[in-house]
Amino acid sequence: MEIKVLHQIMDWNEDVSEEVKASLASHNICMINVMGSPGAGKTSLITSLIGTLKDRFRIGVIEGDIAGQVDAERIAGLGIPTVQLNTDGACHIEAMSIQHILPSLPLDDLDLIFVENIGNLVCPAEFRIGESLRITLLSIPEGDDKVEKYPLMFTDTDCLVLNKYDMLPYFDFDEQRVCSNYGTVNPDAPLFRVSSRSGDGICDLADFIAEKAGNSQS
Ligand SMILES: Nc1nc2c(ncn2[C@@H]2O[C@H](COP(=O)(O)OP(=O)(O)OP(=O)(O)O)[C@@H](O)[C@H]2O)c(=O)[nH]1
Ligand SMILES: [Mg+2]
Repeated sequence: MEIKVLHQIMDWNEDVSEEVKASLASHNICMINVMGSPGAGKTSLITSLIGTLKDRFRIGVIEGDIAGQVDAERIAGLGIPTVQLNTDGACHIEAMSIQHILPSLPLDDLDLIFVENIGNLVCPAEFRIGESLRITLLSIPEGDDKVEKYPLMFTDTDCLVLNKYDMLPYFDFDEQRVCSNYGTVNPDAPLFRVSSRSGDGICDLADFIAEKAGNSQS
C-alpha cells in the first residue's frame, strides 16, 4: 500500500501558500517570514526594523509562538497592528494559519507584514506561508556550526542575518566558517551583520527589504 500522507500535507500547504501570496499581492502587501532559533533575536530584529522602516512603509506584524502573547505585546506597544498566532504546540507556522488570521489585520492600510515564525531551525523552512521574502537569523552565541547542521534553513532563504554581532568578541565564533558554508549552500543570497540591540547594520538590511518590497509591489 502506498502511503503519501506527508506529501499530501506539503502539497496542500504549497497550494494555500500560493493563495495567500495572491491575496497579499491584490493588496500590494509584501510579507516577510522571519525564522531562526528560540532567542536568536527575531522580535528584537523586527522591532529594530520597524524603527528604520516605519516612515517608508505601513507595517503590520503576525507573532507566531507556541503559547502566550509576550512578543505581540512588545510589538503592539510600538503602535503597530499586531496579531498573535499561537500554534498550541506545533513547531512551525503553516499557510492555512496565515490565511485564517490575515483578515484580523487592516490589509488595506498595510505595505509590509512581518511574520515571526516559531523559534526553530528545522521545520519552519519546510513550510511556505505565502511570503515574498525569507529572513533567517543566526545569532553569535548559537555557534558557528549551524549552517552545516541545519542546511535547509540557510539554503531556502533570501538572506542571512548574523544577529548579536556585538557579542562576537565574547564568543568562540568562527565567522569565516559560517560565511564559507553559507556561500556554498546559498551563493547568491546576501549576509548582514547586525546588532538588533544597538541598531548597527540594520540600515543595510532595511534597504534590502525596501528594495524587495518595492519589487514585489510593482
Ligand atoms: N547583545 C545582544 N542581545 C540581543 C540582540 N538581539 C536580541 N538580543 C537579546 O536576546 C534575547 C532574545 O531576543 P528576542 O528578540 O526575544 O529573541 P526571539 O528570537 O524573538 O525569541 P523567541 O521569540 O523566544 O524565539 C533578548 O534578551 C534580547 O535582548 C543583539 O543584537 N545583541
Ligand atoms: Mg520572539
